[in-house]
Amino acid sequence: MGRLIVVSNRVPVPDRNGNPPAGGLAVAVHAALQSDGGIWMGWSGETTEGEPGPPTVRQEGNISYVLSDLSQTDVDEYYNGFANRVLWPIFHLRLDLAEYARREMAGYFRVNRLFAERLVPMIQPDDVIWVHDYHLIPLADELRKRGVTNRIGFFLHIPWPPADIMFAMPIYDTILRSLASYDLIGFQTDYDLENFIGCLRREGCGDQIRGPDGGDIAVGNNTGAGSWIRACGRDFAAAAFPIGIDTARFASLAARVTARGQVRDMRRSLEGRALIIGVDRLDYSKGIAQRIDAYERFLQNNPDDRERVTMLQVAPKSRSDVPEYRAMQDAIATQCGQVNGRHGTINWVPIRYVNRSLSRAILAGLYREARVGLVTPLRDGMNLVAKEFVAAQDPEDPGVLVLSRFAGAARELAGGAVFCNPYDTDQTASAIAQALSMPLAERQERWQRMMGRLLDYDITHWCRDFMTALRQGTDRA
Ligand code: GDG
Repeated sequence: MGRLIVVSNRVPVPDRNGNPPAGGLAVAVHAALQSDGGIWMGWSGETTEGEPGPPTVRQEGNISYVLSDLSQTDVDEYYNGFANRVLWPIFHLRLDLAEYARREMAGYFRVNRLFAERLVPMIQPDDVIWVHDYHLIPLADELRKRGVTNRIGFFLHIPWPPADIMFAMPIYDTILRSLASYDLIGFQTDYDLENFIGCLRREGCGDQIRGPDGGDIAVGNNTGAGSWIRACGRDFAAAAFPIGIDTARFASLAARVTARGQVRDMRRSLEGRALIIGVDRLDYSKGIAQRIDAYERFLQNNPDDRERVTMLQVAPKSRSDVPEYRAMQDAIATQCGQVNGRHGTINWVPIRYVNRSLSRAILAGLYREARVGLVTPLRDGMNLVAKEFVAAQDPEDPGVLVLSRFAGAARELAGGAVFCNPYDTDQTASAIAQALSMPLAERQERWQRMMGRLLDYDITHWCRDFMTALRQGTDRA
């Protein structure tokens, strides 16, 4: 079997002892790389004054980490520009936040070309290549132009938008057509897959598409089926592969960490109040402002519950070089301050706000302490926080997940989570009230349903499914 080559914007490089960083995806992909041998390539995170030099290579066991520096212009145009100011907002249905500077589009393609040029000399005939996420959509096309015929797969971690949104992007057709250079395209949900196929059909470039009810190939566990597509002169497969977490390991971490100092101190500081927790990168797609509004509405509608609850919002800074994110940082801090000013008392702070990253272990312990997990994105590819919250719960006394119906995770966690519409403040406030007053038996029943699914289809399973489908190829169709 050939080696695996993974390409992603950033590379989770192991520490000095060779341990990969915590986090399900890094652990699972490292395991796949270790077993088959391979390369993980991406941006080093460093910028150079002029043209970047050759990539640095670090060997760890069976894996070579190939890290490329980028020039400041590259980072501005590719990462802060086209990837995070055009693709991210548009794929999250925020046409209003997209910025369409041609210069940035050119930078996006330039960096994809650079990655392709660096990768080509390293590719061996039997290697399979797995490209991750929206930063690198044109990479397969660039590799094909350079004569690469290996199997290449792509996984999109974020949603794929409906055609009317997608087509508002000036060079949407180049982006759409470049995906035909892959052999397998993975989406988080069947809804994203449908949107993608809808774009091909509307664009008139889906020459032949066999969907799940027309002799499909069976890949992925959630939808059980993918589509075989002939478009832009190539045959490829596309399917939903809902990403999971390292469920069993995260559950045991949470159970272990409850006795630790910081988590114990936090529990004491609550003085018996029920904890409502939100954990998100500070990103407008996560619906943090709407969540705080809903929490305030809950306090207004349920005066008896004031001083009986505390909300903890953890929101580490993210993409601070992008103006929309900087503005949001100020806005959320102000909003928390206002709610605390309006409703707080000399003995009670309604919202605790932490605008920096906590350790993964502490996070696991905090999830377990919480009575309610508030996960309310306006749009999200999957949302791993929802899954981590469930995995961290005490089976005897589990908390309740309040989950936006616009998170990819909603598909798998139906029947367990209390759904909310984050745009509807009153409804989300009622969902919080419902979660807080839910009887133990119902909490246990809902939790078991969700946990069963998460144990069944965890990150290892996800990784194996994608790799099997990629290695098998479209010849099954
Ligand atoms: C993209 C897609 C998709 C958060 N705060 C801290 C911290 N985190 C960790 C969480 C979780 C991860 O970050 C966030 O994952 P999400 O899935 O919620 O969101 P994105 O970062 O937007 O990820 C998303 C995902 O890709 C995977 O395909 O689910 O839809 O947008 O693991 O725990 N970790 C630590 N400290 C923090 O303060 N250590």
